[in-house]
Amino acid sequence: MNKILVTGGAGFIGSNFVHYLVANTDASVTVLDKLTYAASRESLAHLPADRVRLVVGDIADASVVDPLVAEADAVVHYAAESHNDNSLNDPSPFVTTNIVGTFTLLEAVRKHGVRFHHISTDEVYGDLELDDPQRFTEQTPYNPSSPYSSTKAGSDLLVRAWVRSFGVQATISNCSNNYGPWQHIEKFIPRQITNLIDGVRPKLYGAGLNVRDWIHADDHSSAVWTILNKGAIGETYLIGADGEVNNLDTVKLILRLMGHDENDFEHVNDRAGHDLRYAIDSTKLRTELGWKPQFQDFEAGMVNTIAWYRDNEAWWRPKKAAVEATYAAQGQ
Ligand code: NAD
Ligand code: TDX
Repeated sequence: MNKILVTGGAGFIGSNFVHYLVANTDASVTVLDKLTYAASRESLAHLPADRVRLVVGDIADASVVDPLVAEADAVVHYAAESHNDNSLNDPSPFVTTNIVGTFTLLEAVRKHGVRFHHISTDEVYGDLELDDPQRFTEQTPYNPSSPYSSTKAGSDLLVRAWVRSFGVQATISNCSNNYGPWQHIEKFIPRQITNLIDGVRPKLYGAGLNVRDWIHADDHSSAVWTILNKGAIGETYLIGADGEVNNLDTVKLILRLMGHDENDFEHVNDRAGHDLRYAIDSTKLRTELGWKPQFQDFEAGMVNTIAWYRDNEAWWRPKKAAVEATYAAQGQ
């Protein structure tokens, strides 16, 4: 696979994957990205121009998608509207990008016979009780809660149908919560780090007992590359690094690592329909394809992530005031 089309490659996880491809493979990469509020050209800066090309365009526009798919050996599909809170305020772009956009890409890979890998989330499975001994597996029934997760679930089901009905050569992965460099500051971890840099107390939704299963974005990238090369067509693989932590403990960790009293945060309005707990069982990916995560120490990964936001203020600073104004209007 020499020519890879990465949709959403100017966003958080997509740009991490492009950096991964440049560092670890010989592939040449075309990024197709609409450059929404969530994207940043700078996330792709300093990559070699003979390896990485950025095309600005919409995945829901067949006239843009078709020629790019025609020249690719594989499509790795990250592009999405990705933030739950935004989907509660305005679900419309979630339906257009996540469902119609995925449909548009599927029609193009069907027409040109191109390998497709669809990036999805553990949120399609809904949530778990705190004391549930089960974690999500590939057999867990879909039960999404938010407009975001329901549109991701819809896109997964489209991929499954295009595999079965049209023989499209596709795989799907559902990953847990990512952290690391280049994550938009609307998201939980970078929001709290950048608040503390600004002398503002971290904001915890509700009591903060909700559990997220954290994985470093680099480990997500290595898992996707493994599935693209070794995964069985038509299969779904769950990606996770056994990283369950509740939000309260995550905020306390960030406060401690940044030199503050670990109780120096504030509770704000909870998210409507807030999923309680996500937890991934990634046994299938580990045993069948031999993948394992490299970052298994959450504290060490957080030290690196804090350092990255401290060192890259120019990357996030222009977005900070508007993000916080939106949250403030919601009492968050
Ligand atoms: P992000 O919001 O940081 O980036 C999304 C990218 O997609 C942006 O660059 C944006 O410009 C682009 N995009 C949006 N609409 C587009 C359109 N219509 N056409 C072309 N490009 C468009 O998101 P992220 O956190 O990097 O998530 C990437 C993917 O990974 C998503 O599919 C998401 O569902 C999935 N995922 C994310 C996580 C997580 O923790 N962030 C976990 C599991 C799965
Ligand atoms: O300021 C905050 N305070 C807070 O307590 C924010 C922004 C969030 N939270 C909570 C809500 C969640 O329980 O932190 C947790 C994580 O929130 P987000 O970063 O918004 O992530 P989440 O809703 O869990 O979804 C993420 O992981 C799965 C990604 O945004 C999705 O794209 C991915 O599918």
